[in-house]
Parts: sequence; structure tokens; C-alpha cells
Amino acid sequence: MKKEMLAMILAGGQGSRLGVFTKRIAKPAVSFGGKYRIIDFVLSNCSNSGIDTVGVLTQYRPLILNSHIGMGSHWDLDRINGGVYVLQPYMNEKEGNWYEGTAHAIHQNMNFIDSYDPEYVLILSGDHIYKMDYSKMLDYHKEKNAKATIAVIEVPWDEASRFGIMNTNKDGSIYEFEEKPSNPKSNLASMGVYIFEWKMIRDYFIKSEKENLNYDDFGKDLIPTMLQDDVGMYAYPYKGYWRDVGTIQSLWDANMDLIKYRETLDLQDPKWKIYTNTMAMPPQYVGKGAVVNNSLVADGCMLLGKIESSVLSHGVFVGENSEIKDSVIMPNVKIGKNVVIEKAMIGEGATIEDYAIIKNNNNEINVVSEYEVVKSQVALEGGLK
Ligand code: ADQ
Ligand code: ADP
Repeated sequence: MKKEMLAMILAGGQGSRLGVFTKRIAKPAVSFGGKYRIIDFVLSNCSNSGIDTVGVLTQYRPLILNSHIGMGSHWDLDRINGGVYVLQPYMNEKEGNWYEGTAHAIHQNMNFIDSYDPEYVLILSGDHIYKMDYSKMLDYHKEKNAKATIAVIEVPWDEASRFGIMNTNKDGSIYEFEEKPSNPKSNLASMGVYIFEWKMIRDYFIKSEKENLNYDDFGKDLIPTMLQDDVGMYAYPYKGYWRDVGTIQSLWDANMDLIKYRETLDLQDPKWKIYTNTMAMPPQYVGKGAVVNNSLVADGCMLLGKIESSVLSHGVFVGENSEIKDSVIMPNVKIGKNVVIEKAMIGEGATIEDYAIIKNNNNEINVVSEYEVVKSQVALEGGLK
């Protein structure tokens, strides 16, 4: 069935920089903002932008991601014509086809894309927190008569070398692009959000097969090649909130942004809802004498201690006299009595025993891995004196 544009979400990276949280869980499935998993933002953006056909490319520990996405009904993506498909690498008669880079991953799914005979493909990353109307970006792409459009945002200069950096002419056309330059010449960064004319990308893939060319990565290979070929590439300026949450620091920051700058990423906006796979969980219980201040707390939590400026996912237990401050607590974490946790991120399913202390004096983020058990300080020191 023909579609004008379909979306392909790259959700397969290992996320090595988020290592402690991605031992069992793919990066896009990491918990965020109490109620969500990171990928909810792009899935909701697709749905809110009127895109009804979405491929999710995974290769790394897709189990939790798969069960989270399910049939896609939470994002209104359970369609007979279109809908959401989780696409995994497959073997053919010659060789295994692990996705080797972002463009390679799309290349491997040419048949899937062809089956919708689209005019355009929208390429997205599964680990970005933002709200964006992709239909407006498509309007811009058409207006410019572009073959490729890259969404761009101004980033702080000291972070520019983490991104694809470009320079543009007055009309928005791109004349220079460098992937993660050590000496960036501008702070106009690629958000890793692309609209391409499908026929053009397809021709590049066919050419790479015939001539054995390496077009495995968009940022490193294909975008520089398209620029050289002068295909007509434009930058689409985005002004809102956008975070690539690929590092511990950026993930903690983005969670804290939800409580510090409540209006910048408004989760209450009825016009742009962020949907998620809501689990059937009992209401949160705030116990007698418990204190909860300036925090986000999801369903199924049982709170008997003191919670200050923190984000708690579903199913978290906090015991009596425990104090949690400036921290992100992922799903199903059990925190005992008399625990102190400050400026920390505690991975899914971890256990923090009674009297444990998780804080430091260097203002660094304390990290506890998924399913880790943090022993009680008292037990380590030989019992209560
Ligand atoms: P990076 O985010 O560093 O830069 P990359 O690591 O290639 O690019 O990953 C992009 C996304 O695709 C990530 O979500 C990753 O998990 C996923 N991914 C990577 N390889 C994959 C694969 N083989 N299969 C499926 N998914 C895969 C990119 C651009 C920069 C831009 C930043 C913005 O290259 O130019 O500035 O995104 O964040
Ligand atoms: P990082 O935080 O290290 O930048 P990314 O998610 O961006 O993590 O992915 C880093 C790279 O690792 C990507 O280029 C991706 O292709 C590669 N990668 C991730 N998972 C696998 C895997 N299971 N097999 C092969 N390569 C992988």
C-alpha cells in the first residue's frame, strides 16, 4: 500500500556510553521521566505528526524494547495498513547481516521500505528527547525542492564536537558538513533527523552494492557524499527542547530538566501528548510521615521516606527514614530503611540495602547498574555500633 512518507527509527545502537543501564536493555528502552522509556518520544512524535507507518531497527537486546512497543496500540500505531514494525537483522544464504552503521541498517531494510513505495523516508534516532512535528519538516523539504533535509539545532560550542556540524547559505542550503569535528567551524548541529527522497537513497544503496562502496553510515559516509554530489541538501531549523541522551550526564540532565524547567518540555500539553505503554500498577502510596517535594513519581511506588527533587519510575519502594535527593530512580528499584541517596541514577531492578549511602563530595553523578545490589554500609563496617 503506497505511503507518502514512512519513518525508520534507529534503535539498535548498543549505547556503550550508557553501559551500566544497557547491559540487559537497549538504549531506547531505558527508563526516562518516571513514566516513559526514551523511545516513547519519537514514537509519539510520529503518531502526532500523522505518520502511521514506522519501522524500528534494533539489533541489541531488543527484548524489553519489543515488549514495550508490542502492537503499537499505545501510540495509535496498530494499523492494518501500516503500523509499527520492529525490524531485526536477519541472515541470508551468504552471510549474516548485522547492521554495521545507520545507513547500512536502512539499506538492509530496502524491501520493507519498497513495499510502501514511499516518496520520502524520515530517519529518526531512538534516543532523543524532544517534541517535533515532522509534517512541518516535510512541508519545508517540499518547499525547498530538496532531496535531503536535515533538522538542525544550535548547540553550545563546547559540545559541538559530539555532533555532525554544518554551515548553511542564507536560503538554508548546506555547503559544508563535518561529522564530529575536533575543531568545529560552527555550532549548527545535525539532530540526526533526516528526510530523504527515497529514490535517491535507494540509488545510492544500489550503487554501493555494484561498486562495493562503503555507504554504511549517514554522518560519516552518505551525507558527505550527497554534499559532494550537490544533490540539494537543506537544513531545517528547530527551536524547541532537544536532548540526545546518549551519556550518563545528558540522561541525568534531561530527567532533571523535567522538574527544574517544567515549561521547556511540557508533558501536560494536551495538543502533543507523549504516549507510553502504561502498565497496570496500583496507585502510588505516600506513607505516614513521608515527604515528597518537587518530584515526579510514577504508579506503583510505595514511599515511606523523604524524596526531594527526584524522578521515580514505577514500582519503586523507599523505606522509612531514607532520604533521596536530586536522583533518578528507574523502575522496580527497592530501597531499604535509613538509606541516603544524593545526585544518583539507580538502574532498573537494583536493590539498595538498609543503611547504604550513595553520595560523594565531588558533585559527580553516582551510578548504580541495573539489578545491582548495593550493600549496607553498616554490614560492610561490621554491624551497628
Ligand atoms: P550519533 O548519535 O553518534 O550521531 P550513531 O551512533 O551512528 O550516531 O547513532 C545514531 C542512532 O542510531 C542511535 O540512536 C543509535 O543507537 C542508532 N544506531 C546506530 N547504529 C545502528 C544500527 N546499526 N542499527 C540500528 N540503530 C543504530 C548521529 C549523527 C550526527 C548527529 C547526531 C545527533 O551521525 O551527525 O549530530 O546523531 O544526535
Ligand atoms: P555509543 O553510546 O557508544 O555512541 P551507540 O548506540 O551510538 O552507542 O552505538 C555505537 C555503535 O555501536 C553504533 O555505531 C552501532 O552500530 C554499534 N553497535 C551497537 N550495537 C551493536 C551490535 N549488537 N552489534 C554490532 N554493532 C553494534
